[in-house]
Amino acid sequence: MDGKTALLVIDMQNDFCEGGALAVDGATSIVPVVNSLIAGYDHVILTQDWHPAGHSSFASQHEGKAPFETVARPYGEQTLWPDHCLQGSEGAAFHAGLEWTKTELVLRKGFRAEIDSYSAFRENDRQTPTGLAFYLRERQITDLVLCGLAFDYCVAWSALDARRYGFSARVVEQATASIDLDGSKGRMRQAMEEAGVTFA
Ligand code: VGL
Ligand code: ZN
Repeated sequence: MDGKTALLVIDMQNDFCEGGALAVDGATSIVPVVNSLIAGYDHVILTQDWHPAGHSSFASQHEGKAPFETVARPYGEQTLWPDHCLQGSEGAAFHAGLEWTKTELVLRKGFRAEIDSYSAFRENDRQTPTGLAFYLRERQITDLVLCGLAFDYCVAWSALDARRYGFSARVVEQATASIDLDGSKGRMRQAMEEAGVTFA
């Protein structure tokens, strides 16, 4: 039986849009593009970055550290961010213009204080699963189309993991925006290409 396709919309939340705590350049302008993608797919899944106060990825938790610097964590190097996407906050809410009513699953991630989670599949320790891979398999979804924020972090890590778990992955670049920290945009695009991710 042929598998089904799902659209995975990554982290289209206020804090990543204009005026948000971790605003990504160009994020707000992709909202209509994402909406037209949502309209075109039978199965839509959203992710929602969802951090408790004092999350270990926040620079505010590390003395002498500023946002966008890195810190060594038990699971490896972690980039530090401004406090963002606090559980239940307006910053963690989806952008008001996002037409997400038809969404079948909202997958929250990053809710463990000690581990960040860029990928929709596995947290940054690369071991703790979110449950998404089994959810997709049980629903006979084999192909993923990805969009959202940020291209070079949560979209890229999700697309790379999608390939590792055996799903096809296609990123709709014009429905993404990048943080581009120290060349992360080009680096992650190349890593995706090498992993067999395709681009629309
Ligand atoms: C993201 C940094 C921190 C993302 C989430 O959605 O790309 N980036 N948390
Ligand atoms: Zn986050």
